[in-house]
Amino acid sequence: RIEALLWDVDGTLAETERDGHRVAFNHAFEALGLPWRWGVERYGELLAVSGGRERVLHDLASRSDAPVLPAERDALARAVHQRKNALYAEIVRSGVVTLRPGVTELLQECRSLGVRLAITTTTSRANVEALLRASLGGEWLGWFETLVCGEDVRAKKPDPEVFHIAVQRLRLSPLRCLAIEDSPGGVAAAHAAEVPVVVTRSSYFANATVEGAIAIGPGLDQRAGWRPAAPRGGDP
Ligand code: XBP
Ligand code: MG
Repeated sequence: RIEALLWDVDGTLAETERDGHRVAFNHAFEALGLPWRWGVERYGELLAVSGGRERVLHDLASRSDAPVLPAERDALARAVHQRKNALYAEIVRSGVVTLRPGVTELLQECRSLGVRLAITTTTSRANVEALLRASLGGEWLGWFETLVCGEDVRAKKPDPEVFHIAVQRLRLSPLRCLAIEDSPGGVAAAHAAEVPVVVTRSSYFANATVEGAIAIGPGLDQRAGWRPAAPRGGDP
């Protein structure tokens, strides 16, 4: 039996990227007097880099008008990321980003059946708090047994560390858990930690090749459209 569900946040709990993080990054660039903006498509490419600060650093490497010294680049990426997160929290509090259909229902069902819940994400705890407080109310923290976030790991997904920590904190075998993910990187992380994983397709990863999940499907509110996934190294 599955004892615990391990939830990814961005793309899985909510479609946070396009109208949340991306918009907040653009506001942060603007607030810091930087001429750069990320369009919807470009941001989709940048999502291959997990972690917001890492994403900015990656983008800076391709810009001729970015600082050349690594220390300056680092400081700039940090400043953008910090500002972005403050703006992201405001966006989320305004109610623009809501939980995906079926998410609240599944969380509630788990609670009533005694299935334990955990968060396993690359984003920061503050971002998770902002999102879940806005959508589930002040009691949300009591719904989850543990939150493993970006600041808790040395290496973000696709590194499996976030899942290693979660199963350790839950004192469960990975095989007693089920991860819910939307991105190839998240699936790779769960797979490497031997946590079975299902994929609920998000808008940015609607057609991405996913290997190593046990099932792939649309929203968690839908029964139809789920299929077993190809094994790792197999067909997409
Ligand atoms: C998705 C990510 C994050 C977000 C932005 O994380 O890669 O980097 O895009 O959040 P997950 P930060 O799907 O694991 O929740 O800026 O806080 O990194
Ligand atoms: Mg995700």
